[in-house]
Amino acid sequence: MSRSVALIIAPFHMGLEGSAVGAGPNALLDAGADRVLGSRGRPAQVEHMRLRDAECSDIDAVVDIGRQIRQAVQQARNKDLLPVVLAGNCNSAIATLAGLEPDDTGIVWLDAHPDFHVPSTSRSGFLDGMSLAIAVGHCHEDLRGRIGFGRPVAEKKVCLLGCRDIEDGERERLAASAISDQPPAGVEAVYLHIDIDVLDPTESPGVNFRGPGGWSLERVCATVKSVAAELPLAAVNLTNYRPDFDPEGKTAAAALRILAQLVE
Ligand SMILES: [Mn+2]
Repeated sequence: MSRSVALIIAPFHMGLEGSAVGAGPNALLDAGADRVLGSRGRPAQVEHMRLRDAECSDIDAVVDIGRQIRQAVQQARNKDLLPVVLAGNCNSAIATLAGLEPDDTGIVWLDAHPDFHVPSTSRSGFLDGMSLAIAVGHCHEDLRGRIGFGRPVAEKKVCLLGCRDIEDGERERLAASAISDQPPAGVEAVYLHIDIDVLDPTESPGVNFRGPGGWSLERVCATVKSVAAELPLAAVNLTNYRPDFDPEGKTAAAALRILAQLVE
């Protein structure tokens, strides 16, 4: 059964609107994401997140946008709509999870990277490389709290798929965790996270990371379809599309095909 979608547009790269991957969400909207996610001949309802203080710090911007995403997700769910968030960064996952009820919600996370660093293992300190670690409560508790995400998700409720660029530190942390590549057990619903860099660069050049060995579009579509068939989707994020690296629109077309699986 297909569900009506609320499409939430968060066009930011670490607080910078429309820059690099921050341009991805509106490019996908221009390519027809609202039509692809529509139902009964009508496009999906669209809501735009806007930074309220352009002068604020990176982290304050992540919090501001994160709170708006959380509220938009809650409002969508109150109206029985499926929230689909198009965002620049993977840290948008924290905000979407904040809008759900994590006690009964698992995570299926598709990504070339596990995003499982903590500050002590990360060379870059880049927040996005810690997004899944934050979701399971391993670091940045203050950020999680400011966005309004109280209880982290239990590791055993997390399924991580498609990773091919795992760094030292992350590998050990993952091995020591209860995260697996199996469907999350004992959950009533699933938050589905799609970092578009899970795709192979031959089919999808429009990302920052273009390492070989990624998943085919067919495989991602089949996985998304089977996740949606097995458990109710609580919300979906699609992140990291970089239109300036996608002159032929291959990644945009791939992203729309993936989104179409959500409503078929
Ligand atoms: Mn990611």
